[in-house]
Amino acid sequence: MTKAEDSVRQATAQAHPNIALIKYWGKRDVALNLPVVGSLSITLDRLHSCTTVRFLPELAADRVWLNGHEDLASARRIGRFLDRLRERAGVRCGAWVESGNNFPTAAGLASSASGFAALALAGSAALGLTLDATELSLLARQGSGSAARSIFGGFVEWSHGERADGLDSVAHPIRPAQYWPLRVVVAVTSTASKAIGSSEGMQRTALTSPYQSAWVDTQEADLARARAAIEARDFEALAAVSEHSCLKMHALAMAAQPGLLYWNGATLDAMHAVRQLRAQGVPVFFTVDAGPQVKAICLPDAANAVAEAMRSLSGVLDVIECGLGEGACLIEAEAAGA
Ligand code: 2P0
Repeated sequence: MTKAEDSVRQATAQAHPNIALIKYWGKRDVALNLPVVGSLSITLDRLHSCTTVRFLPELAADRVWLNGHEDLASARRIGRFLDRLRERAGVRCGAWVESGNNFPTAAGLASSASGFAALALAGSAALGLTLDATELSLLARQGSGSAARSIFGGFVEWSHGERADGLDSVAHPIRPAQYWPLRVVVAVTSTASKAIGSSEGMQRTALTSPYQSAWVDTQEADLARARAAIEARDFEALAAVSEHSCLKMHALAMAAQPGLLYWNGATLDAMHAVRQLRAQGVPVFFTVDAGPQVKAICLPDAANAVAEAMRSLSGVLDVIECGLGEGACLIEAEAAGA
């Protein structure tokens, strides 16, 4: 056993999913998850991924348990991610990883964002590496792009960066959750896994969508509008730019060849219902990610009416309500065998 392996510990960390208001879609480097555009998100409360990592000298290969089941496919992706940490710490032993979500993995709630944020924190702490939040965000990004944002709470921006090594493509907090306590009502319209994952969808879009350059060229203006709306707590302005970014991302992806169509009928019904509510004066807007679920974002007083409207739609299977939450946090870290 090397000296580094002698000090191996185990750690447990928790992180929340985030929802992008100004969307990430497209990579300038696939291996490092470097985005072609910056993005801006809100971190949720209540829902979380909780991950424990134990580095065990007697373990030759990594073992990964997700929601109580051993997951061989994820073990490869997680193993490659942990290799970066092992290299940094000078440790070669395998890891025993247990991760669970307190929300349905297929609910379109970015479990890869919360999962890799929790894994980055638990894995680094288990190896005794002390990384600050920026270093953790850089690390989490390499597991899943949007995980860079789940390291932080509240309103978060992730810069596309310019460097080939990605050291400037990192998230940072803009405003804390308490600054503007928005509510998020998730209308679940399908629990089936999506046919085309985000990474593949982004690549197909970049290669074949005629709107790719317009998407990249207009992102900075959207980010500036969103930052200003958050700073001024101007709900109407945030609603306008967020729905624009969402619809623009889907239009971009729909125009890929073959076109990417992440919505079902209930997705459209929920989007229309949100717009009808807003026309009646209810402060709410929608956003939709690479899947069929609709996230309705509203001011706190409107949350009950929005949730009720979503529940009344026949194609909505479940409604999950949350507020804005904090960044990733360490639950415990201890020396192995302690
Ligand atoms: C986002 N999405 O900004 C966008 C909007 C989906 C639609 O980030 O390949 O799982 O791991 O970097 O982070 C989902 O993509 O993709 C995503 P990878 P990720 O939230």
